[in-house]
Amino acid sequence: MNLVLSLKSFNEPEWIDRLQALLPNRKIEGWNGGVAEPEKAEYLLAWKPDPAVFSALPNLKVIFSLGAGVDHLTSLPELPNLPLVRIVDPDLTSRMTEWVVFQTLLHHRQHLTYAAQQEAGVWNGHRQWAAKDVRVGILGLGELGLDSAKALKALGFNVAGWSRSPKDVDGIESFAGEDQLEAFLNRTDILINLLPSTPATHKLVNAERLAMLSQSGALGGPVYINAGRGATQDEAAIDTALTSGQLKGASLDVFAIEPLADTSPLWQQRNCIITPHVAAESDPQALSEYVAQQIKGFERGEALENLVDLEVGY
Ligand code: NDP
Ligand code: OXD
Repeated sequence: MNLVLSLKSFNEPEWIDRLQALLPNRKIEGWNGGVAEPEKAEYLLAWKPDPAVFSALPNLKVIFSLGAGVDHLTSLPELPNLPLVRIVDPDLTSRMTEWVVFQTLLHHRQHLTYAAQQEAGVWNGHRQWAAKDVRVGILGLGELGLDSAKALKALGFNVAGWSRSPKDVDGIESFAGEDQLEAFLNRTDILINLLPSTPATHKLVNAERLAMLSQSGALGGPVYINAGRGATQDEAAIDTALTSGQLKGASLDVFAIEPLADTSPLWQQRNCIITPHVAAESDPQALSEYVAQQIKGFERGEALENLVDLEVGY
């Protein structure tokens, strides 16, 4: 019943202390190329783990991803076929919705234009369109996409979502599957990507799909926003579309390779806002409690929550 942590770029000792306080009768250890009693380790908490950890722990029962996304695990050929639990946390969801709403409003209210004008000392108002005339389209209507959709709907935007399975959400138009992707993009002025990275979503937002976005909307050109995963987009195509004006603006929190290379032309795009994968972090205490509760529930015979479907990869 021991818990092992393999957490790249997290402060592991702090996580061990927090989890130890919540699970006082277990041995909790950080993976450091090995652990004292590998055969007693039943749980693994992982973020971009050392792939060697899996074969070294022969009695693992459950793997926890210390993130909502699990591509850092599903991309590893060494990942065993065990229950994989991901983070679903109201605090993380609200933080993502804050970022999405903020970026949407920033483009909607022409902030980049006014910031440039301020720098030049220019006082010049521009016509402002209404939120109801702006068609927002959200790729991925899961835990995060749905919450953002509802918040944007509450602000008056005309919101639709695209997912693998159709959704029935009051006031939000649902598109589903490859067959309805083009129609969804055709009606979209602000495209928000909250998709997981899976084989099916790899470079889904490419030149062809960007060209399907509406060019006749209230903003005068489409805007692309991504806080899902960088692997779901073609960055060169985004850069080309920003340069040509096919895209009016972008906000990118995630990239295929992070940190974004100094040489990426996206840094130079005036209408592209870049944030360093910070759209939604979460409260470490809340996440520790989530993991501890799941372990305790599992041992009482309760079902694990928020299990990943390893077949589809999210
Ligand atoms: P969910 O699993 O709850 O939602 C995923 C959504 O994507 C679902 O609606 C799903 O459809 C849809 N989807 C998946 N594959 C396809 C496909 N091939 N075609 C169409 N739709 C598809 O995930 P979350 O909302 O919790 O998180 C989404 C992603 O956000 C995470 O995977 C992670 O990569 C990213 N993330 C980024 C953070 C950041 O700070 N930038 C922080 C946290 C998460 P369906 O509903 O039909 O299953
Ligand atoms: C996550 C992330 O997946 O922070 O939770 O990207």
